[in-house]
Amino acid sequence: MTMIEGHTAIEPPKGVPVWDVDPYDPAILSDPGEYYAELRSKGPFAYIPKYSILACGRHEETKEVFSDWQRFVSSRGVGLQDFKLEKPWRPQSIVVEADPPYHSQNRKVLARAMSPKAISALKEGFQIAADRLIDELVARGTFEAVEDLAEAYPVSIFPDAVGLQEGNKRCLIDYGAMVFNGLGPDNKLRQNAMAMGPDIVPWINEQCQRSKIDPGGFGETIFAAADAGEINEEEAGMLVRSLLSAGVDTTVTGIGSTVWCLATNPDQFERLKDDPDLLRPAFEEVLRYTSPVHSFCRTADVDTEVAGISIKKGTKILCVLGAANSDETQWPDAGKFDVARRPMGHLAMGTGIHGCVGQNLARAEVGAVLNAIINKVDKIELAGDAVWRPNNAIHALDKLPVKFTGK
Ligand code: OVM
Repeated sequence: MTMIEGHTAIEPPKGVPVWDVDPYDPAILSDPGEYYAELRSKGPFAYIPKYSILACGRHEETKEVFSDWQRFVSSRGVGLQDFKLEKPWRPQSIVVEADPPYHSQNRKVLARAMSPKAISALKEGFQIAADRLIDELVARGTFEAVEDLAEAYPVSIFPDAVGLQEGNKRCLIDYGAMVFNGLGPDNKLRQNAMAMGPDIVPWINEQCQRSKIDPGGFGETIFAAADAGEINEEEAGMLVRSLLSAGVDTTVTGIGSTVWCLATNPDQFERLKDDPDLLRPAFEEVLRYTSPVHSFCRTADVDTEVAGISIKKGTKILCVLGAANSDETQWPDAGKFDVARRPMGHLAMGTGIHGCVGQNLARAEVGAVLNAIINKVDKIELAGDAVWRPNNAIHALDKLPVKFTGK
């Protein structure tokens, strides 16, 4: 089946340069720095003929498009496909691919399930698990940090936090790859991800049923909202699916990228060990510096204007969050990883009504790991080449051989 990528061919709006680039070229996805800089240099928008889309990468306009849900809707998909023209590969998410008012009621339930109070109750267990894992890795010395730390940690605590009876590591990780590669064009990355569907999707869908959810986790709160009549039973299952879609690949990436930042910036690791109050700001800087979700789309639902550029109703806009997060006009010396920067306003977790609803959970998970590292690890070194794994929406490591020297 061929896919309509981006949009019905629109004309490039007046004043917008045409840029013959493929943002989904694996070489760009693996090492996007130059592409980010070139996109910003083109102006507020560039027109990309290969997909008939506009792309934006300056902080100001990216933020404007990304957060104005009234003009730039999510219900037509946050990937290249326009759900008004084509059916999505799976039933559309009732949070990330929805607009108010429907979005609001669904998001409210997820926000309650992952409230600060709910996350606080998990912190002790998260820390115990992180301490144990980091002790083990220090004892091993050299290890593969993507598989043995970045993937191993969330998969060891997330299924329980949701209330899943079974935690199938491969299914959880591979479903993330499907969801995020699914946001791109019909390229090899998306095709390979979709080919995993028959092995993965039935398991995922099964875990979303009430009978598969144990009490004591986010899932219980979600189904309680169905009992209260706030949402229906099917919607409750869909919200559990959202947790499984967005809750694994993202935190895996956050942990891997944190270790990479510290391994490649030993002076910054020293500062962090000297001043543990920098733990939270350091993670925000990892988010800014690496942008785990590198881009998401919006669709103009009205004729409008941004930065003096006319945008026609129906235009897909690729919001390149990684480019916005490395915009020098917003962050002086943006190319430097600085644990004390406190990068307020980065877009790594979005902003506005669709801003990451699991961010308390993400910060608790990565915080527990970082805390264990600064308490137990004296030195972090690369033990081989870091390799990035191209993905249509995620900027993540594939391989990260690392050596931990204990304190
Ligand atoms: C979802 C979801 C939520 C956030 C991100 C995401 C596309 C999916 O609700 O399924 O990635």
